[in-house]
Amino acid sequence: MSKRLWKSHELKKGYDVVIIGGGVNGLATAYYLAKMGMKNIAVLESKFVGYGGSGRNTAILRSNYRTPEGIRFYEQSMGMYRDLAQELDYNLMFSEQGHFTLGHSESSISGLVTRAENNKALNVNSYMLDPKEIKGMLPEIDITDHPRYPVMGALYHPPGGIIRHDAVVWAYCKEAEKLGVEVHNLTTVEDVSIKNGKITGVKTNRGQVSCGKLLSAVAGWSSEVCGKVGLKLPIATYPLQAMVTESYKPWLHHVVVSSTLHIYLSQTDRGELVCGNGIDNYTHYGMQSTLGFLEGYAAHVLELFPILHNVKVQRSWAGLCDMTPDYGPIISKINEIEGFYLNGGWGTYGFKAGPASGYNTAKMIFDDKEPEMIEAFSFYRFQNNTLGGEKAAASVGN
Ligand code: PYC
Repeated sequence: MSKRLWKSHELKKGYDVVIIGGGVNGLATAYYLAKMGMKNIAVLESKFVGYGGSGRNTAILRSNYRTPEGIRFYEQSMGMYRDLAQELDYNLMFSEQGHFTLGHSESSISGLVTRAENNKALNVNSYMLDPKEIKGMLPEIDITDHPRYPVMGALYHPPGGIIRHDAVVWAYCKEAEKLGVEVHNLTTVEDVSIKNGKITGVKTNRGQVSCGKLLSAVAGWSSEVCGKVGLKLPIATYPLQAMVTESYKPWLHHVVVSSTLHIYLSQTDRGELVCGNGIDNYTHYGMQSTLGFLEGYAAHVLELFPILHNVKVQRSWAGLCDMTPDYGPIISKINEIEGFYLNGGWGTYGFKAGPASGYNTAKMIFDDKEPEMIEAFSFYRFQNNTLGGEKAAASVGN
């Protein structure tokens, strides 16, 4: 029988730090906090580790964002992802295969050029390609003027790629446990206790647990958890649907995104095509796929890759995206409640942020102060009118 990667524990009466959410952001935070020397940490997960966005995304990694704050942060994450398999002693299958964002209109090309210039200024490898160059690297793509939205150019980002997302979650969980972190599955936080403006603990379905510091790292469910401490977030939760096909001989050796057509696809080492859409048009907590998504996706992807007319879908699903108005995350101390910290607002970017998000969130909790890298992601930017502007870097515009 194979060895289990982590153990089950009795829930203790109290911890120094409780992290709500056993996804990549919560587990990475626990791991880096324990590495910094913090003891007595519990991660409480209402289902099982990786149940939420960490197990439902399309595993794309990239750092070709638009704003300097976003580019630096995701570049830190990419750098950490590169060494992560070694650090966590687990095969994460990171394939740096190159990432195309196609442009189909003058305005989308102009947005991509701005990103290329901003990336270059910060030493992130990304540049524009013309349709012929695109065709040279993606022979199956249709660059004629037949499609409704002909390909006019692309932002190409050679370091972008894919990684095995489940493995990332398991590896953080395994190494956090080794450092003494307790990870509790099937443990739901039902309420949060605050006394004299200070966090004192949480009520769970397995009993009361005291803690001095509490982190909400639940992405799509952030508004629900923060509602328990009376905090209203500038977040709306939308489903995003994705699917995988049956396995085919390897033919697609890069990640391809079309913002205008609202689609992206890549091929795994097993040969499956992993295909995703933009967020749905309605706020919802449902995680089921719809026929409308499958039909719309198929129609759009065939405009780019007519060779896909016969592929068979194996399964489809939805994940929840906690969208902020500026498409930037919120990693922040909450000044009104001593000991309460928030990591959320990831929208469609949460998985790729994992290592940098975990490291900087851990540092914030450890020092009780946000590190410079994440100052721009403060909760208070919505009050101070200092919003960012990462919408144009979304893979798929909505
Ligand atoms: O930002 O790369 C991205 C992405 C892909 C799928 C959802 N977001």
